[in-house]
Amino acid sequence: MSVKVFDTQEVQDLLKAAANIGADSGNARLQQIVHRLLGDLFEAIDDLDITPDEVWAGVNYLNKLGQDGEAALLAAGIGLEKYLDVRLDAADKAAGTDGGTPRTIEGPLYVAGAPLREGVSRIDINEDADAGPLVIRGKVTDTDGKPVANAIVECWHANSKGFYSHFDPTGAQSSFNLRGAVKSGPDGAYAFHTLMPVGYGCPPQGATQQLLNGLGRHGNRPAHVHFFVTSAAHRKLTTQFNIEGDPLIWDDFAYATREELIPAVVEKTGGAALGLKDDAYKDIEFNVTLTPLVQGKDNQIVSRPRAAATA
Ligand code: MBD
Ligand code: FE
Repeated sequence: MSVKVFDTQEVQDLLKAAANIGADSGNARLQQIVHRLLGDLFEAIDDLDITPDEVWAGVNYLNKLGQDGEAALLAAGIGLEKYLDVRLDAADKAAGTDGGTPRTIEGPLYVAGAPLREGVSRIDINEDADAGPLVIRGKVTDTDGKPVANAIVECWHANSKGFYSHFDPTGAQSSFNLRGAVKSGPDGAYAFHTLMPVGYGCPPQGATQQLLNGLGRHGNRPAHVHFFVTSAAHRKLTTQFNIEGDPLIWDDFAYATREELIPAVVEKTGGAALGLKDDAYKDIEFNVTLTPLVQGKDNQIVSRPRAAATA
């Protein structure tokens, strides 16, 4: 069935009616976006001769996606979240507001409300026999290299099974395990005492993995640690680093890896004196450079639904 109906008056009128274009009620921006996206979909159905069976498979997929609560996970997996970063990077470059530590995607697993500590926080609340001690520490500076005091450094990461507290299907973690917030000191220093994470894998029976399977892709991420860094006089930074040596570093299903975000993992001793579970531990120095507000405003704040809990 190789018919072309997209450009007919009937179909163009249908699109305008469905999006309610030109009406004096409804949200004009929403009407514009729906008109465009629906039009692109209709045109693709024509161009690729997408069959009714294929359309209904897609419609049903959306139901499963919602039931599984995985829409934001899929957004990471199909590169949509990375695409937003590519656009933000390009906008910064065009405006001359680039510089500082590179951004990379937030992902769907942040939980607001981690207890705030001064300078250093121990965030391994639950025992994890398979994970060795890890110290993450660094300095927050501005683009002139001056320390930024009182920055709020938030981090969150997975346990040795690749699971995040609050979203752990095994129920093995209490709230805010491996999640923390610290205020940088006068010299900009911050530190987290924690345990080495392992990479995340999409739920095997979920809608995201189902699509990835069809594409012949895996749904795994290299081991990584997420950060939000906020400070009154700077733009909020959303970033992550990867654990050096992870075989998936350049094969991340969410495309978050960046050359500048793979700090060295250094073997150290003296963990006992720091209160770590073993004397031998791994140390990662991750220094963060924040960029200034743009005309007094933080244009890097992204509003999206996020989980929240009380510690
Ligand atoms: C993660 O831990 C993550 O960071 C992303 C982007 C997607 C799924 C799980
Ligand atoms: Fe993650």
